[in-house]
Amino acid sequence: INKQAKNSLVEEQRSISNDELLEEEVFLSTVCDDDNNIPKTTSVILMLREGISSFGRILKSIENFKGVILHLESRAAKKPGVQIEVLVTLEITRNHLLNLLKTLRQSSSLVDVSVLTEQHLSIKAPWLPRHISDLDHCNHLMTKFEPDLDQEHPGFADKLYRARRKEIADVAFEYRHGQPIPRIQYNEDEIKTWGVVYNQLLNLFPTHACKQHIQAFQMLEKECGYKPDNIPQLEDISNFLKKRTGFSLRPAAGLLTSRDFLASLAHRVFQCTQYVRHSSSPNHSPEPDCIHELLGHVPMLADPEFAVFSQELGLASLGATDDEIEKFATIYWFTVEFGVCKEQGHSRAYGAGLLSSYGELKHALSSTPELRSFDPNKAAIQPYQDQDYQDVYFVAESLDDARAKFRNWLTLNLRRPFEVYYNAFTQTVEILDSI
Ligand code: NLE
Ligand code: FE
Repeated sequence: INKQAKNSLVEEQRSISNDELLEEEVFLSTVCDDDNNIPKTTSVILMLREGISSFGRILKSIENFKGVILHLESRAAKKPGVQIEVLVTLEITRNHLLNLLKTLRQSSSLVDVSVLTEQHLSIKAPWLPRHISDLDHCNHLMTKFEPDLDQEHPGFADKLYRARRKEIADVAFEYRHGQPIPRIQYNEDEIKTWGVVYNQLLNLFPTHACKQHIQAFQMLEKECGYKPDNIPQLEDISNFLKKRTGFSLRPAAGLLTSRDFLASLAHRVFQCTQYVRHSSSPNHSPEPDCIHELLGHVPMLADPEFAVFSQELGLASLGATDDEIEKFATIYWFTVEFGVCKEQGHSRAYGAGLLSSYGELKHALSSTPELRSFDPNKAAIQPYQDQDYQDVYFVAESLDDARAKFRNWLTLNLRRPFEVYYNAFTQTVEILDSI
């Protein structure tokens, strides 16, 4: 009976350690692929059931998986059922490490294996779009604004509109990095909606838009076919932006998750919808559409300073926790979407959500909403809704001021065990381990 009890105790310990190990493997397997075959330094602690003599077989396994031992240390264990603990520091690739752990787990001489300092761990290198082409995997949609699903959507009862949306969304789903962005043949109805918004906004811009926007808009009129009776094509604008600031566009099927959307900014890629809002509500759309992208975002992305700010926001989001992403998305909301800045004593809009909505642009700079001085600490946690005009806007002294404040805030608030920077030659995010 005694022996049985002892065995079951040992069994229990083994099964606990197996579970833990499984968790570890899931954790390990979330690491980026290209790292799998580079040997890295790893420390593991092996709990041996009996004396050190059983270590010979373990050494053999390490050797089989091409591990190179850098350091070895043993001590008497305190845990019941374990005689000796061995600390092994070795250099091994992630793929081999996973297989080694599997093998060790099956060995009867071991009670437990735990991985200590482990450079392969996902907290140090979570999956993130390393190369610009990895953005092909960053196209997850939020479903809340889909005209098929949302009864409040102005296009919900319009079968034709819904079919058109689907057709254009499919273009985005099929798009892959490197392809030219397919041109959309806009119909009369769509061009009419565009024209209505275009003409009205053009009247407001001189008194409501920031100077960067006004300047870029003139260039877009000259070089990219911006005019009331023509909806410009993303491919042409993308080529224009590449020359101006290195930003490029890719088609998106709708409102993306914040993580995917922000990650693309890290690569100076802006994900743009190509469909046009429903003709029944030209002056405000709660969701992005190409009018919003082309009249609001694109001119701002043509400004070199603003391009830097947008990319920094994107780089900060890489590998961030969900809570951090929420904060970055909220800062994005109150700057890139709804930001207001000062210009010679006047308030001017630089946020795209304002610059593409005749109704909200007028509202934002009227005396109705509350204007607060931009403070990233506050903006990061300010509640907002995305159905109607905002009640609160944050005003920066200038675009430079918004960027500088964001940078400071980031240094104080972003806790990330690695640094990232963008290598524009290879279009790759480089990760620098900070330990
Ligand atoms: N309200 C904006 C517009 O009407 O263009 C779109 C905002 C998208 C976040
Ligand atoms: Fe937007």
